[in-house]
Amino acid sequence: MQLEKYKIQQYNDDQLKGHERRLSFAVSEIENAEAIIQKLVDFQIAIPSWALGTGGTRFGRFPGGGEPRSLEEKIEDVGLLHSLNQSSGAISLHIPWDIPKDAKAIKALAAQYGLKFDAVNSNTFQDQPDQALTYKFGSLQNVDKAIRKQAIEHNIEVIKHGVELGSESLTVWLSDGSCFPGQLNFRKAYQNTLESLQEIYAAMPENWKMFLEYKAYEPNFYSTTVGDWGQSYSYVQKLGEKAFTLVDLGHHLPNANIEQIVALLLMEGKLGGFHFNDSKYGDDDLTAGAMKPYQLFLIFNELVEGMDARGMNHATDLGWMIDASHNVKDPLEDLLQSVEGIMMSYAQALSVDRKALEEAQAINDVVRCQEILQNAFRTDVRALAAEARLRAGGALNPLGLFRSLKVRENLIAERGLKTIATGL
Ligand SMILES: [Mn+2]
Repeated sequence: MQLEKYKIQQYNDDQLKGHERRLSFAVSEIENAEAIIQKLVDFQIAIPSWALGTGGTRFGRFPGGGEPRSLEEKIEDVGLLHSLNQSSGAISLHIPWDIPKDAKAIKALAAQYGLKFDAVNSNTFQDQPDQALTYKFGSLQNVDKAIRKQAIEHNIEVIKHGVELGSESLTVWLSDGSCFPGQLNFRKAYQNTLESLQEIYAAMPENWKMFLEYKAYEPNFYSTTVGDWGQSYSYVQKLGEKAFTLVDLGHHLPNANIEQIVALLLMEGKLGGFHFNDSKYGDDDLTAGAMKPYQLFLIFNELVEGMDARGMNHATDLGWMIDASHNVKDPLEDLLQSVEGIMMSYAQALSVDRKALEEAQAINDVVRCQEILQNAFRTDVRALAAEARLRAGGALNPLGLFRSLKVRENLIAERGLKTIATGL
């Protein structure tokens, strides 16, 4: 489904008066409103190819209809999101779920929608039908050299697909670990994983980055070989300057101070990118900002402060991706909500009075420090995000337009009710 520009315009025209009223109030309240709007225009968040369909729970899957049946239709869906919010200008592919048959044509199609290819993701956490050896007991860590070799070759294959599409980074997430004490020699598992990663690293083009994601537990329940940021950091330190840690918000133990992790990784020059999502109990893969918006704001507060301290470009120097799964909501509506949640936290973090905060920190005025952050968090920045979308050619209210144009109904009419997207 193509979204005609005039429909967005028409919709915006109807909403303009209310928007202008809200914007003028926001601008009068927020000192650097104009600079924030410009930063929001530039900020793009990659949509993962596996989040365009409904995900499964451990017990079942309930497709909502009109899901993309091919990589082409996934790109079309991300194009749709991007035309609505102008902030989803990239797609992150999962191999082998989304192997491009004709890379040139896929690249051209994406360009037509104004989309780039963000990090490509390898998959050694499940066995594919045509695969010779099993990953049941791990991939890059495996005690069997032949299995490690198979996993390494898969990653190199993923890099090749990425190169053809113009991607410039590889995300490696390993489910490797153990379920019972004694199952694994931790040191040997680490060594095997490091050597395997070194081979993959050596196969990356000069301008590429490797993102090494960590996760505390699941699917393994006793140990995970890249289990936390310290372990990921230890690997990427040894791998070299093109290797970075990737933070997935759902991959920590309960109550972990993620903002502090982010601040220190950034300080060490080893923060590579993000997988945004939210959670209540574990790796719930819920909509970004749906559960703990203050935490998301505090994370962005460290990101903005840390990136500015290092003179980094907010929009391009880190990989910004969503990693989510949708069991009860329309995936496209959910992704619109996630992008909006991320934009809110980013905008609020940009509005923090840095100078005042620094002064308050220097004299240990704890109350003032807390007030400065809470004041930013409690600031309504919705009109700034809407204005950024308006200037970029998107919709003032993407979700509202999605519903009023009956996008899902149209997709079901085009693709059918019983379509199932590849993914988990
Ligand atoms: Mn992830």
